[in-house]
Amino acid sequence: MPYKDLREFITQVDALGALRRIAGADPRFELGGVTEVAAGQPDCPALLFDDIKGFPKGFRVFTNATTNPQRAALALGLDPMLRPLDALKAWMQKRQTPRMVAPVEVPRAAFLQNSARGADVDLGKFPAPYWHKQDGGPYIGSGSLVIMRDPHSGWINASIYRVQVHGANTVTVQFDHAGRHGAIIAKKYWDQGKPCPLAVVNGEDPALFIAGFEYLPEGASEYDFAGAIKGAPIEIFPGPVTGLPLPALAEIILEGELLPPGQETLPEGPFGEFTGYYAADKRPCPVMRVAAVHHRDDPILLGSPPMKPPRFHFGLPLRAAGIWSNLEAAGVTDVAGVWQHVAQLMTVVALRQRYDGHAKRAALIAAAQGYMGRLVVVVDDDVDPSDVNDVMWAITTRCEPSEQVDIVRNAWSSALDPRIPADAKERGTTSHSKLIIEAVRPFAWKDKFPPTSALSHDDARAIAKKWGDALKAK
Ligand SMILES: Cc1cc2nc3c(=O)[nH]c(=O)nc-3n(C[C@H](O)[C@H](O)[C@H](O)COP(=O)(O)O)c2cc1C
Ligand SMILES: [Mn+2]
Repeated sequence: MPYKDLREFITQVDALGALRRIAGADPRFELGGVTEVAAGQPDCPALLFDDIKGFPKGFRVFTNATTNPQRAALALGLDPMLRPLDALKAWMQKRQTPRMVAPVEVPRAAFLQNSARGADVDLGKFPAPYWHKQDGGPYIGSGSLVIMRDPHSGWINASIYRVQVHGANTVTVQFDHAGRHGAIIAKKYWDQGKPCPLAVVNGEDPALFIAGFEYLPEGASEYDFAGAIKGAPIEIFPGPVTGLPLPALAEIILEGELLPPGQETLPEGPFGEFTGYYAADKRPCPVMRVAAVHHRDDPILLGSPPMKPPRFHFGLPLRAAGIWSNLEAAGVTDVAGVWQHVAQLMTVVALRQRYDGHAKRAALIAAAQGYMGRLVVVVDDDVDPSDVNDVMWAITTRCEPSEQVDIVRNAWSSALDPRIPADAKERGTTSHSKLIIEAVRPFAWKDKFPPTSALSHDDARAIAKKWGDALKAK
């Protein structure tokens, strides 16, 4: 059964045995520390924090929601028992032709169980964590959805941008670059000298969390995409202040206005990034004045702090699914799988080579589409791209570096890249170079390549099925 909201998702995670309840943690660094340690464990459990130090019981924070393959599959509406690469393939196929489902308005909203307006707004009542030791402040939004309406077309955008708390009714919303849909829409209001109405949704349905991370075309709504993930519409209710459509079952919602930067900005960050580094010092950032805050009884904040790789927000590499379908759309045949490691900084394409140049063709497309990724590896289809040891075996046995390595310069990275020098960033350089490793048997003599002595994946699975019990510790 698909989950209805974050609470039902947590119940399903609990039923899988993957939930740990933590009492007494301090929102200053401890909650983030426990989250990071747990995310590094092999079972990578989801965490529900309650009795948070300094806050009333019931004001909870949920972390590591979708950080392993099983829970990512659950959130995507797939069988959580699928092998990770099979789950990613199923998702790739589902997202290739998503059946968009528009949201439906419902007569009441759970988030209106508690509301405060104007001078009664006090964001200090929510346990917004300081996630990492040198973070510049508490973040209520690390996995929160920012909702805006295009003033001309009415398009509703709902994406994830981080939200730092600066005061009782003041937060900042950080766009990584001017091409973010939220930044594009806000600018349209600002250009008319107006503030941009917006809502910040904290504790949303995991399908919205995933939709909010997807690269959708301008004009497409993440609400419809979340509906496609669930095969059911997202239930919405108009925000009392902004009139924006808001998820009726969300936990905590802020409504207000994003002020024109010419009027006011605040220094935002620093904030530990998904690369495992701080990218920049404090920077001026758009300010949201919060006019109203609504929350469910005993609200749950969905926290998704960036952490040092390999930890990542999603246990299935969702961007790899995008690259996989782009390869297919470009006519590259015989792709057996695409995966990303090191929190999307390394992409691996597995394919069955059919012609000379096939591997490089795939590699160049993957390199072009790899955000901030310095490393692209192509392997043959007997190598599991999701298994980093298998990939390293291919690199060290099938790749002759003097012949099968290329560097592509001035390629897509970002200001978050720790290896681009600060003075270069100041001059506007946010590109880097990408290393392509063709860890495949050279096409011209691939049939003469020494045969592998390893079990095929199919044989290994059959053996495990027949002999697995005999191999278990008694
Ligand atoms: C947990 C998490 C945090 C994110 N934080 C930010 C952020 O602070 N700023 C940003 O511009 N993008 C952030 N992103 C990436 C965007 O959500 C993502 O690129 C999305 O596609 C942008 O949506 P848009 O195309 O509607 O602008 C984050 C993603 C995740 C999963
Ligand atoms: Mn968008």
